[in-house]
Amino acid sequence: MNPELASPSSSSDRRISVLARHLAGVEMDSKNDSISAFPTSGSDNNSVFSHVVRGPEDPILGVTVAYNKDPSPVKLNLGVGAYRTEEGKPLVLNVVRKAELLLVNDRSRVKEYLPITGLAEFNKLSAKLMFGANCPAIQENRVTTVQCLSGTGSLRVGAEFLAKHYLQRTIYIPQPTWGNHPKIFTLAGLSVKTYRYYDPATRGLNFQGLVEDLSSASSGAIVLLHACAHNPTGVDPTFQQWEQIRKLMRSKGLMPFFDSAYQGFASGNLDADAQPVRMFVADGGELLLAQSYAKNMGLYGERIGALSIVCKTADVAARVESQLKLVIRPMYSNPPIHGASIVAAILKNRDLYNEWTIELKAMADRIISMRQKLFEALRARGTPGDWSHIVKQIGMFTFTGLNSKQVSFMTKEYHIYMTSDGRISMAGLSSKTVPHLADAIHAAVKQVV
Ligand code: PLA
Repeated sequence: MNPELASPSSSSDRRISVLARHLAGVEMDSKNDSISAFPTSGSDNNSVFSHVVRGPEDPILGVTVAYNKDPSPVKLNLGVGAYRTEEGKPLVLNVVRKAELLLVNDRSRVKEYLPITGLAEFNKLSAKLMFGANCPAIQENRVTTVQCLSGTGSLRVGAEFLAKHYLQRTIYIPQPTWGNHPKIFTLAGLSVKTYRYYDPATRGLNFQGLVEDLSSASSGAIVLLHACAHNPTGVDPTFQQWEQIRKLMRSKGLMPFFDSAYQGFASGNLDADAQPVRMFVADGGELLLAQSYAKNMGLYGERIGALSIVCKTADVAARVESQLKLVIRPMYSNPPIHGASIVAAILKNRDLYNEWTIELKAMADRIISMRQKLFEALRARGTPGDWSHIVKQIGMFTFTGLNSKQVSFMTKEYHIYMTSDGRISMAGLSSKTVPHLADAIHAAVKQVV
């Protein structure tokens, strides 16, 4: 065993150590566990947790915590990727309200446990949404789909399955990527490496770096790919580049693990945004896919998503599913029913589905119009620098290129909250708040180096 794992120094080391022992089938020796030396009775004031140090806030969700504490009336939260209306309010889609009414009025509905794998109808419809109605892999029953706790839960279940059953424990993630990726994969027992993705000089894709790094990855390694609307950069490969990535990965036997948190948010079209994933399914090879309905149906707090594993045969898919159940059962037993029922009600009804696509397109279009407005506002102020990346980048976020000092300045002086890497959630912006943001960026660029 890795000596670091034998004497864990931080909480994450400790969890990895527990997991490593679990995977190795070794029982924890409670006598060696220092915590058990302290009394738990109420008779003295020594807490068995007195050694616990305060953990840091999450780099993304912690921005909202700081925002909530700020009493300023002009404060603006552009941290977490959560859609807001022009009035700055959270949006519940009309189609979601309709689906919920249908569910509430259906007296035959009960609150029994779902199966470990979730709502079967939801799983089928989710696979179809991403892979397409006529996908041969679905028709041949080569896809197993399990309902999970949104995108995060789907990534975690997929990663734990891979750590237990896949020939390689190394996963390559793009540099940069969503901040939770390395933590999810490490705690699941995978070893995380990065591949070059973003070029700060061009504010575009470092395609050559990406190709070089995937070419030198060890054969069979897992590669995390953002299906569309890459977070945080807003930079996606072109279809031609996707095709090159696909060929390279298949030739080296690399395992694609797609993270699809923004289907429909990139182009406003669900099928267009699914194209990269469909290219990989069409070649007959295997892959994993984590899907989230948080953003595209606005179901953030319902925690609804799915993990699909596309296999070579129906027989393998069935056995893979049986092992996914063994991952899920001790983790949370089975998933919640409400979000899955909403999604299924929308996806299976042609009218509701069409209504959803219209509302989704409206959200994507509003974000695109915010890009244009912010770009024009900076141009009008003569803000130094080339800000064309604001209109070129795709999806929920603009990766501004502002440094952490400039971000702190904007928070302190303008009450604008965003992640310290300079990422702005364009979905949190409105016509009314664009001038305030543009003023803040202008001042930050002029006054802070
Ligand atoms: N994958 C990517 C690439 C994401 O950006 C996010 C969410 C998820 C997965 C997970 O979403 P889910 O579990 O809610 O389905 N990223 C957000 C929120 C929007 C967050 O950090 O949790 C973000 O602000 O980056």
